[in-house]
Amino acid sequence: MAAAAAPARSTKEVLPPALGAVSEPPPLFDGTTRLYICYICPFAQRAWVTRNCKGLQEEIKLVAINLEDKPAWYKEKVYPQGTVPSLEHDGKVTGESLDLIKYIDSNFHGPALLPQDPAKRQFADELIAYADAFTKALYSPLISQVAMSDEAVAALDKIEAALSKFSDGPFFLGQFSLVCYANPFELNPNAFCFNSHRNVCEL
Ligand SMILES: N[C@@H](CCC(=O)N[C@@H](CS)C(=O)NCC(=O)O)C(=O)O
Repeated sequence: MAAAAAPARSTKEVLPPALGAVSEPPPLFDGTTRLYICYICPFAQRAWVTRNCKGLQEEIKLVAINLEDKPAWYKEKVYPQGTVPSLEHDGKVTGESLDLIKYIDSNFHGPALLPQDPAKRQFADELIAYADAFTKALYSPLISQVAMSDEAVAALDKIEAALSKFSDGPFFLGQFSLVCYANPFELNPNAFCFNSHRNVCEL
């Protein structure tokens, strides 16, 4: 299955300002689907990229939260865990970025971001389940620029081996899928930067 691209948008999305402690909450549970994010959060960027890859900019409204000046209502009224991302959809709010990317892919229209092929699907689940461990292993060497640990080298070896598992295209599952950006470092391996997703987020 070749993952089709979302139709190109003619206008660049104007991103809403981040809401802080003195900002009013949006009108919760009014039927609007909202993705609560922080622009620089790599976990939130996973869900934001998914929304944009599927062309859901109109269906899923972004609500940006300023985590350095977090509004109390976010934890009290929206998402008790207090983390981003979270998704308000169908009268409830759910979180956890790796769950949300699958949820958005399977509950909204737009190009499928996971293949139908059972072997690819199983490998996708394995790589997605490994994403947070990979991020943890690479965080210190790449962000704090400390020496590469054995754990970090092993994580890179594992991901490199994963790239050659399917040879019918240049991506992890052959075709572009949500596995490509589940790990914050994977989408733009030359940059090795948590903010590397932002270019895609702003498509
Ligand atoms: N396991 C969560 C982690 C989310 C997370 O830790 N997000 C951070 C921002 S990058 C957060 O919301 N922290 C709460 C805070 O800073 O108040 C997920 O994957 O969604």
